[in-house]
Amino acid sequence: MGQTIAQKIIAAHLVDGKMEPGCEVGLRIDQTLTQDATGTMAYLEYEAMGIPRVRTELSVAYIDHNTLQSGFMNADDHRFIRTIAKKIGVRYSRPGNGICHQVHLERFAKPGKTLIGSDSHTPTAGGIGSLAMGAGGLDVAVAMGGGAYYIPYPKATLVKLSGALRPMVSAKDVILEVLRVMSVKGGVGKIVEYGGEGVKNLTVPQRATITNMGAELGATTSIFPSDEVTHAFLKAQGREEDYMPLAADADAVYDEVIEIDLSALEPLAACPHSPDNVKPVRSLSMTKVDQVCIGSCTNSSYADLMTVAEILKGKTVSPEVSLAIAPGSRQVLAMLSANGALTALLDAGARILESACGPCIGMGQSPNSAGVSLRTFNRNFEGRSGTRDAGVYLVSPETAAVSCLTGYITDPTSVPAAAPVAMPEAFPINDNMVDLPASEDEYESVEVLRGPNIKPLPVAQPLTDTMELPCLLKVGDNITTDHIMPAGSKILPYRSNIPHLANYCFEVCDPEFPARAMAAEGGFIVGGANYGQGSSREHAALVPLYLGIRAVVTVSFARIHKANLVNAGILPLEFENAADYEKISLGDTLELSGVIAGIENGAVTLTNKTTGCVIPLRCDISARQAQIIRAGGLLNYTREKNR
Ligand code: MIC
Ligand code: SF4
Repeated sequence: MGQTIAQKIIAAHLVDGKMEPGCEVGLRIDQTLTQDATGTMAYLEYEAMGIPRVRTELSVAYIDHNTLQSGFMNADDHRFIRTIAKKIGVRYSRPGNGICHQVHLERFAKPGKTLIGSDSHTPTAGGIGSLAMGAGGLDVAVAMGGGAYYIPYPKATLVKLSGALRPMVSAKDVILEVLRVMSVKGGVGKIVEYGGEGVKNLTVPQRATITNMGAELGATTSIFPSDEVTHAFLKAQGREEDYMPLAADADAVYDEVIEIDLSALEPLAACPHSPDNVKPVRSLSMTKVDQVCIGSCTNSSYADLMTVAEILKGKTVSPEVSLAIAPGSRQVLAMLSANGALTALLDAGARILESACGPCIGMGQSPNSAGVSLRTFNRNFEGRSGTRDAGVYLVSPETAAVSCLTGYITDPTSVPAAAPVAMPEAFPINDNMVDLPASEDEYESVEVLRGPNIKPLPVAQPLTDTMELPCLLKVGDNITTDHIMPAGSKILPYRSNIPHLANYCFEVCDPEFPARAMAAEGGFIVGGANYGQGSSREHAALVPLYLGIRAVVTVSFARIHKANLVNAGILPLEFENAADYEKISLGDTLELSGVIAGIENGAVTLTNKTTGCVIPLRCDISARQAQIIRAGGLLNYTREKNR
């Protein structure tokens, strides 16, 4: 039987398990990336494993999330990452060099390789044919140490593209259409592959926009074939030798096929507050806009920003709109500055921000209260912008640019089309902001510098067969990691300081939760479907661990978060019957019994001592994960194994 693209890469990297539905597969990882908001933890965890030098082909530490230095914290964290990267053999991409996924796509990602990153948008590199997955920091640390990365063997979805995009319709509209069809839960347990005749009409950066936002589907990853378009991109980046062709076999079998005719697509927008709340832009046309933000790892390519410059050239942004642009990488910014496009943007009234995540992660540029913000980003969860009652619409660069001129959400196909942007034959290459690690002879003498913001890692309690503890929090469906552990400029500088972060856990859902949990000294969280969707931040598991959470009981989990709970040593349990969710209330005393056997055989019993109801639960984890829970988390497990 023929293979899909992902199956070929999995087969070539398989070190454990069988490529069969329901099995867990262990993969050899070629490349890793971290960013600063998850990186401090990942390197502390790496250090705790006691392996002197990384064993991957390439590992890169990017600084892009926390670049505001409004106190010593971020600067200290950057210095810690810079020095430890140098010591252990990791390249260091300095602040200002760009957003991790954008820079990785330009300079390092390779077709046919495996990549894991401590950031959920790592699948961006799927645009170049890399099997790229988001993971928790601890999984990345283990992979840096040469350990395998484990995923449930995924199902295969094919998105079959035909035709070509019409002018002013963009790659963003393709992925918004996929999100409309599949929803934010639709990709869980699947790898989404793109194929069909339409693929050749999309550039690598366009493909990367699509795979980037595959994260919002909850998919394990998304991937495009590697073809002549990929070849030309790599050549233009001065890395032709990294090219290899990659395609699915003609008789590859997919579990599901979705067909999209690119020529029939129209501009779309994801309306507040979910990336799958998708509507045609034309249906929103009377909506007044307060802010437009362009950039992020989704839409930061040279062509994206050139298109924006083309649309804004010689015009002025509406006086009632604030336009902020953060070019995704220094390479893109340098090109815009060299060809005069930057001047067109400045003349039109754009506020140019540094090449970093910035507003996407709530580091500045929060909209006015009850404001409407149009963003070319990938997430619009409530409160993520930093303004609780703002409404964020996710749109293409074309829609964003046209709307910032009119002051209303405007369908870009209703105005004259901007001239198409040609892909450069050669990108300007300058890697002087990526520091190389110390050599084998020198690394021992590198001193790792750390400041007072770096606090010890929390440790899991030993597992007991019976636990009688209160329900400390009850939340609904689609809880995001932004709900569990918010980001934003107030909190993000404390990513290496779990005790401080704990004060903000579930701040938006139930501000009393941290104090209640601290007082109770142990308890459970109860949640609905798709619990933990969104980011890869393991802080959403480590902070609850610190607050004494022993198990999270839900209708279902998002993939990365579930793995992070196991890695932290917290039991992820699911209702056997979703309706039993109703049988637990905040404050009820819950007893879990048969836990030791349950992590092996998959069944745990919950008795609600307050009401007397008995509720069957599933513990759907692999044998390896059961051992991790038993060992008190992945760090202990890895240490025990390496002993
Ligand atoms: C995000 O977009 O939410 C982030 C910030 O990039 C996160 C990682 C983090 O929380 O540090 C992600 O997507 O994984
Ligand atoms: Fe940065 Fe936003 Fe991309 Fe996350 S989604 S990596 S915060 S640009």
